[in-house]
Amino acid sequence: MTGESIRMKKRTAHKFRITVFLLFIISGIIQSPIIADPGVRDTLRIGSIEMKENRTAAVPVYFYNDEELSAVLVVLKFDPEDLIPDTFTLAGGRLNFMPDDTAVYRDSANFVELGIFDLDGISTGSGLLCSLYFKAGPHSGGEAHMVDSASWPIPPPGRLECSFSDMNFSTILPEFVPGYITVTESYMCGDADANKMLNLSDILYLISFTYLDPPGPAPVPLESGNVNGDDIINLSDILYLIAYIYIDPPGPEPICPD
Ligand SMILES: [Ca+2]
Ligand SMILES: [Ca+2]
Repeated sequence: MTGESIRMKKRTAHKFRITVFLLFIISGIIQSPIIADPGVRDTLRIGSIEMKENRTAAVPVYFYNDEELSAVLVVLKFDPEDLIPDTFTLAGGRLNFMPDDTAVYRDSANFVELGIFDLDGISTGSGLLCSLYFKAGPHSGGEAHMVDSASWPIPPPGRLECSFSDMNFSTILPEFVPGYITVTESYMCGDADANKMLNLSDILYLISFTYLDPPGPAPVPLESGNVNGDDIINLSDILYLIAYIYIDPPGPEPICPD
């Protein structure tokens, strides 16, 4: 068999698995009987992280199961004004061996749905299921935003929600633990006195912090005073800021480190 025909066969097999899974999602997990979770209660837990406004970061999702599973369905909701979902990966988790494109991922303004299946069986264990990427919106700072489980009815009659499916395609509802994304407010580089303006007062603020004894108050946050983006706050930063604000044409833009 040639390399091309092997690839074709793999692609066909992959499409078949996706189709089976979609059918499974639509007609199987939704209508399959919900059974009492055997043994220890399974869990699905969203990790909590910190991130900055306008940045993208990975939220870890963990799961525990003490019976073999054929599928895991994750359905989450969040505040769409503050969080924007953006892809996922199984890399680094218990299902690391599965390519991402064997899972079914959908997102919209206010929910994420991730379906993972393995008809060979997802073995028992505890650890990382996947990482879900979220971008924090421009005005999301200064708050912790919840990533919670979502659930809604689907005909005929079914329910789309976080659930596991055992090897008999019976549905198990794991204990769900929500996570929080704490977003820190972004700052303006060079705005040492944190009043959202770049002007003489920032230069004087940096001079007082750098040269007075005892030193004046520190820039807020400290990184905002490191205008030239090197390792320290010193005379170079003051001169850099003066050049940017007062010289014509202006010096280079402030480049505070992340
Ligand atoms: Ca300022
Ligand atoms: Ca510096």
